[in-house]
Amino acid sequence: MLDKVVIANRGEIALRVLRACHTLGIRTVAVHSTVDRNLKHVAMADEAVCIGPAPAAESYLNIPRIIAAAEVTDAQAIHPGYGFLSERADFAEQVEKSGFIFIGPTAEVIRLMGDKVEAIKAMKAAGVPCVPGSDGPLPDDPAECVKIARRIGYPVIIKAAGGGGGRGMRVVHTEAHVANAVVMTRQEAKAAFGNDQVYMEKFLEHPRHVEIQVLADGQGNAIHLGERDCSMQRRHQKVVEEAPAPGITPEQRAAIGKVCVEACLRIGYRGAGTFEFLYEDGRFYFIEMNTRIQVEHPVTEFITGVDLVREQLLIAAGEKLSIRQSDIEIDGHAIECRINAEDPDTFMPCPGLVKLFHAPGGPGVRVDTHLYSGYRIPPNYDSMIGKLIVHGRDRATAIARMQLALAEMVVEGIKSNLPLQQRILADSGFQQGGMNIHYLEKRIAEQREKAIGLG
Ligand code: MV4
Repeated sequence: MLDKVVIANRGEIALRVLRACHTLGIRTVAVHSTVDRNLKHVAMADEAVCIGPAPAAESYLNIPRIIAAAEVTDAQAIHPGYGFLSERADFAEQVEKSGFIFIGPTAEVIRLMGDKVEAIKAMKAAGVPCVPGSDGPLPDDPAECVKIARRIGYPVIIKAAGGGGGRGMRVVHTEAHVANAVVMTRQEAKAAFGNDQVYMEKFLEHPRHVEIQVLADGQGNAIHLGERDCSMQRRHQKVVEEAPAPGITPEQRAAIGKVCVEACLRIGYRGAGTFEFLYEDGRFYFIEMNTRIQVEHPVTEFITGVDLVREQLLIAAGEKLSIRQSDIEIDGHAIECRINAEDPDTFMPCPGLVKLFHAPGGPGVRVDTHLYSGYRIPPNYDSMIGKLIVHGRDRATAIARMQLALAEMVVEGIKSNLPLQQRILADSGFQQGGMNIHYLEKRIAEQREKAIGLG
């Protein structure tokens, strides 16, 4: 077993990783920036190392300093959490070359999935259903691009191979706009990702975002843990996630899950991973794979009873998966609300002093947060301050529990999106379930118009 792990992250996920380490008797090293000395997990860690000033580029993204922290504390492994360095193949490579274990897949697999053109190629070869598209990078010749678009059928979407998560995309509805959209997306991609490769897909107009969680040990064993629905989003930021996805049958789950497991074995996947699909008219279309633990992993933990971060640590320690596919049963329904320090109407970040914090509780309620009364939220990082996750025997029970838990939660001193989450949980479309990726933005726009109309 590992005996000491560096947690190369901050906030709630750093605390989540620390708890999983301590569950396994693994000692922890917190690395933090100067403004993060007061983080809850820093107080709880066995050791703490300040790795630089507030800007992430000089601390949480500073590879040499994080590896130096592992060296001076004599740690064996580094857990990257999500965001920051979690999907940087060069980081995984340097960690391994320095003699430490990177808690995640191999650098090679991270690199493969970071190139969306190569990722789709690999997935298609492994039998994963993909969106009809260019099956490779687009050529420079505009006439050729038009031919490809015509074959796919309009509307089409141009995406950057180096993009992902909604960055570097353009929708094209007619032939006249193809050439320009390709040039523009290419230029932006070159500037943003240092890679000017772009590709084309059929643009699905009203899909849901449904993703499959997997675990693989890199020793020939892989399982899936069902799906999550992450369609409730605004500007590519997920707001509410749930598992299982409303309306997905056990047969559909087993079929798409099996495809993902086989793909994991084919590409030599190791660790926790997520296959992102668009789901439209009863069919799944692969778009990207995430090679990290995700923010919304707790909804999967609730419905399967599996501690995903503990499994990441066991896999990194070289153990074979101890869970078989037949051990995985979907129990009830789980919902997660992301709690952000932001204005619930304008979405502007609202850092500052948390004068009072009270966590909700009760059966089936989980709060993943680093917040405490008296904590000052620095302005330098993401505005997510925690996650409220509930579990119930069915979706209606989970919704009722979430409504009570949201009402019970107290965050004073700063603005939070708790009022927005209350409105979402009370919304008839959300309560019906199965809304598409555009639903939340439409509802927010409608509400804004109403507010102006009344003013
Ligand atoms: C798409 C799509 C429609 N058709 N691809 C946005 C994030 C990135 N991961 C992929 N994205 C999309 N790809 C095709 N062929 C619509 C989106 C999309 C989206 C996807 C998931 C969740 C939220 C979204 C919001 C807007 C657009």
